[in-house]
Amino acid sequence: MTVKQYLLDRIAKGTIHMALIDPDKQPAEEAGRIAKRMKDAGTDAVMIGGSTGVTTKNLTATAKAIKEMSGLPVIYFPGGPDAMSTEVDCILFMSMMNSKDIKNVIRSQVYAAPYIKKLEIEPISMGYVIVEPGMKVGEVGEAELVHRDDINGAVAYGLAAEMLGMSLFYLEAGSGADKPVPPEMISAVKAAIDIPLIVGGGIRTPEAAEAARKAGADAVVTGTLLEQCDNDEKLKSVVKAAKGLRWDTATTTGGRPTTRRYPPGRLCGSPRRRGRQGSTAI
Ligand code: 1GP
Repeated sequence: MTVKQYLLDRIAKGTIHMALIDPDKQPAEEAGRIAKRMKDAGTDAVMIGGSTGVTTKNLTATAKAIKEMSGLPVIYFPGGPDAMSTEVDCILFMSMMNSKDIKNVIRSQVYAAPYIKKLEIEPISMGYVIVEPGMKVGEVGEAELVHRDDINGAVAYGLAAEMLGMSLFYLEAGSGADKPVPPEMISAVKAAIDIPLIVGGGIRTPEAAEAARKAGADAVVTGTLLEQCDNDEKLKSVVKAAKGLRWDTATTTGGRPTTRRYPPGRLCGSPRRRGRQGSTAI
């Protein structure tokens, strides 16, 4: 089965969770261990990405370790056309639709396409749009950020992605964002398009994950959380909230369920000052 079909099948049953791991942030074996923890927490797939520091070498080693240690599908979320590996199960063949740099919109894709074909890596086409605050990926990608109150603008990008034949549409607030994509924007885009809607950036609490799911996200992505949080029960509560499972009794004390909710924004410490760079092109 293709990874695209795997994702579509899972999404047909409800919102999925995807964990984002930057191969430049830890040794491959550690990435594998994180992926295993996320698998145990209920994550559906692992994305590998980052705009800087991703090389064919660390991408290959990380993808291999994640597959061996978690068995989850490995989705390459590229930051450019330079690193490539046959160890990934698929590549998000994406266009940053609101970049002012044509390289991020189409040129890098044209450059990479023959290599992807030759290496027989499954491409999954995706429209990728950066919403305020955008963080590093917005800066590096020279994005004309969609303003948080520009609901119609976000809807228009979603419709354009669908009309261009993209398989997926991703609304990105930027890694480490202090506020995720607004729920009302998610709802409006979801109502307008038929292709799956991925939402990420700034989601670090079960409340935020639940808000994205309830608004209509088909897939919720978390990256920073995995780097900040070493409490498996807390990770599980975010994954469960993303997937619409009961999460307020996620922690247990001596076998007794508790109803404690984690304070918004305080789940695993304060947000990082600078988020990961995210991905810009392909
Ligand atoms: C970045 O949307 C993802 O591409 C993840 O963002 O690191 O804030 O979870 P966070």
